[in-house]
Amino acid sequence: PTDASTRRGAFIVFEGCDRAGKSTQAAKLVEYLQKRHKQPSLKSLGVGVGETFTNNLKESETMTDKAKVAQLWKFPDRTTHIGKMIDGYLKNTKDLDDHVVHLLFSANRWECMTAIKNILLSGTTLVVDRYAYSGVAFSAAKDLDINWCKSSDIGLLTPDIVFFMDLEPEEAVKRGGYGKERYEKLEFQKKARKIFLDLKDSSWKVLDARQTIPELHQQIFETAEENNLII
Ligand code: 2DT
Ligand code: MG
Repeated sequence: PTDASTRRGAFIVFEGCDRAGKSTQAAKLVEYLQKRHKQPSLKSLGVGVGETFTNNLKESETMTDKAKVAQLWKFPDRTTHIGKMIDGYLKNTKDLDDHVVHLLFSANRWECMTAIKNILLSGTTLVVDRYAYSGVAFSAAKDLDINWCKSSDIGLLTPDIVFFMDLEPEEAVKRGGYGKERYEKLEFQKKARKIFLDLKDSSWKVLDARQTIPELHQQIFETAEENNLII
């Protein structure tokens, strides 16, 4: 069955180094999915006339409907207890052992797994900005054993597709440069990118992130359509 009421949502992940355009493209994809989804017409809702009244109603219907169609998530989720520890670490206000912080990033995904599973099963598509590939690439760039890094994420839900936004860190720097967070340094990003590319599997679509925002967006939604991820 492929109708929206019985089909599970797609699990779409964006990965890449800092300033590659992941957040921009993830947000644009969610917006695209929400817009192209057919809204119930006012007639079918049995709403009468009256310009202001109908407009308000349409707006609130659209709000709930939108979140039902697709949602944007991101990792790390800095809002949880674990996420707050990660945030302190990234902002350099807290030092943690490399192994500990790796496990915190992983635990930050695990604590969301039940919610993610339920959202997907309810038919909602999830677009997620960074996932376990970032977990491995950034920790292994600190010379932790790569298999050890992978092990804590074993058993997490597997994405249907991973859009890897590939950009040379030298190019990323030119885009207004990095911020002040712990990993936002050229040499470290170069190391992470190398490891990322070694992690590439059959679910990956590697995109040349030097392209314009509209060019990338088109490639992304077309690829999602070709892979039957859009209803
Ligand atoms: P943002 O700039 O996207 O907020 O990420 N990272 C991320 C890890 O080291 N391990 C992980 O598991 C994840 C999801 C990448 C903040 C930094 O955190 C890194 C950049
Ligand atoms: Mg960042």
